[in-house]
Amino acid sequence: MKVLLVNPPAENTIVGNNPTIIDEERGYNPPLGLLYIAAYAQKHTDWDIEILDTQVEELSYEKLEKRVEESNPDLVGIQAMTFTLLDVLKTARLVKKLDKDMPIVLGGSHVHIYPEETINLPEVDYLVLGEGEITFAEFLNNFGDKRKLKGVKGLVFQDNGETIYNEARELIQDLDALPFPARHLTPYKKYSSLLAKRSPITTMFTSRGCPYHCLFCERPHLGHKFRARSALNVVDEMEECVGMGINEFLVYDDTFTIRRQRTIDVCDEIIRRKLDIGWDIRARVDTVDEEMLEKLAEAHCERIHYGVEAGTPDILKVLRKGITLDEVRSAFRMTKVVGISTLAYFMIGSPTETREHIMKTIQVAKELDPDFVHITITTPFPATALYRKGLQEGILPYDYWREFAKNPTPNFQPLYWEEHLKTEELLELMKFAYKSFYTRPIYIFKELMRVRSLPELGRKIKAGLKVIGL
Ligand code: B12
Ligand code: SF4
Repeated sequence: MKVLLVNPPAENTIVGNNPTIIDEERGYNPPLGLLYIAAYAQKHTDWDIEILDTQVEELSYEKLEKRVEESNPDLVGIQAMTFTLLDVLKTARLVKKLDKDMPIVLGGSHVHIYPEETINLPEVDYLVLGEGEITFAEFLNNFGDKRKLKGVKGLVFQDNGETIYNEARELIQDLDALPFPARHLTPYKKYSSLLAKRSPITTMFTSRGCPYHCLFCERPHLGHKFRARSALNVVDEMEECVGMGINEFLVYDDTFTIRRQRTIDVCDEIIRRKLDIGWDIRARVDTVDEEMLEKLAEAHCERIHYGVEAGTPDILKVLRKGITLDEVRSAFRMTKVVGISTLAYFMIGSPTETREHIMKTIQVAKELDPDFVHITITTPFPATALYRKGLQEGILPYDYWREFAKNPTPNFQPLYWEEHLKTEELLELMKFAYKSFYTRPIYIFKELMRVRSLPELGRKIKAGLKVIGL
């Protein structure tokens, strides 16, 4: 028996508000969730596992149809985010057109948030909620026996017109016990990133779950409890990748640095094994210190992405970010001193935020002078406290994400927080923020000094022009 796991095309993704350059030239990241469930299923089931990442292979729907036909699977699994639902369902319809009885199983953040709405969609037969590794393997091992499937925790499915919601599965405690993602099932040499210095790149998760409660953020499918892999296990995976010719890692943990000693241990192990790699991490400004940053630099950590979000204490408080501007300034200063590049993430148009607050945020962005800034308009995401607050306070008119989950229609537009500023004003302010950051002579000068080749210069000029023109 064979299962085909599909990362669907990104033709109808619900657009955020990034400037186009960030989306177009970002490169391709592996669909890590699929790689994890594939590796586990290879180890714990007798099924043949195939992965089709239509994004990195740049497949149109026509070509996707051909590939599904060639693959001739017994079951198709698709990764689903709320924002990618239209493409998920288009892919499922295409599969059902080839074989109307082909079972379709979905997993990913969306199905965890909206199980009822998703299982009731005609294209969908099974859902795997939360972490997928064990549930999916048990599902495969009991496939075809609905009586046994009723005992698989975390599974949702239809049985003779009745929806079966099995008990939730507990989070995986020992992440070291999971096999490394099945990169060998993908064209792993094709993954790349605009920010990376080397190619190919890969992505990694060295911990799961974020214990913080920022108003605008929710990743319920991986839980709130921080669960970390050991330093040895993390560096073993890096070393395996190096053996495959991959030397750059984007570590996508929500906050890599939560456990100080583990961070240092990972660095020590990279140094001890003399791995010739580059990597980056996402961190909170209140979880780093001088000694840790020095170690990170010594272990070739090249970039740190910090969520700053706002340039005023009152908006930081509204966002429940739990950081101070002093901590922000200090983290950026220390990171630069050790020679690690900094990326600062900001959001504008948050609850109670006025034009004056936003101007202050822009000023702080310039003052911090990171290597890159990323500014988005605050968008209430499904299942976040921000979204619930908007509905309760009437700032958001109705539960439009749930409606979309029930009846996904093209041209769906997520709403912004129009308490003090209208969408058009927020878009103007975002453009203004980008321009005032990236067109500073000092920034342009620094970027030009860093250029190492003519193609890189070309890319930077193109990127710069796009940001200015947006
Ligand atoms: C890395 C990342 C990216 C990368 C790579 C995405 C990818 N293909 O994996 C990039 C930068 C490309 C990206 C883009 C986007 N992302 Co993103 N991304 C993430 C991030 C930080 C990590 C994802 C990850 O690797 N997780 C680790 C693995 C282990 O977890 P997982 O993917 O959820 O998979 C597990 C389960 O969900 C399940 N599972 C997953 N798929 C499947 C499929 C089957 C069949 C089964 C059985 C199980 C299963 O099993 C897996 C193993 O346990 C998450 C946040 C987070 N902490 O998860 C956001 C997140 C998934 N992204 C999000 C969003 C919104 C986006 C964008 C829409 C942003 C935008 N507007 O442009 C785009 C969409 C791109 C696209 N069209 O595919 C949201 C989704 C919210 C939602 N309600 O759906 C998240 C949750 C972040 C957030 N803001 O809350 N993203
Ligand atoms: S924004 Fe970062 S720190 Fe805050 S809850 Fe989300 S992942 Fe955690």
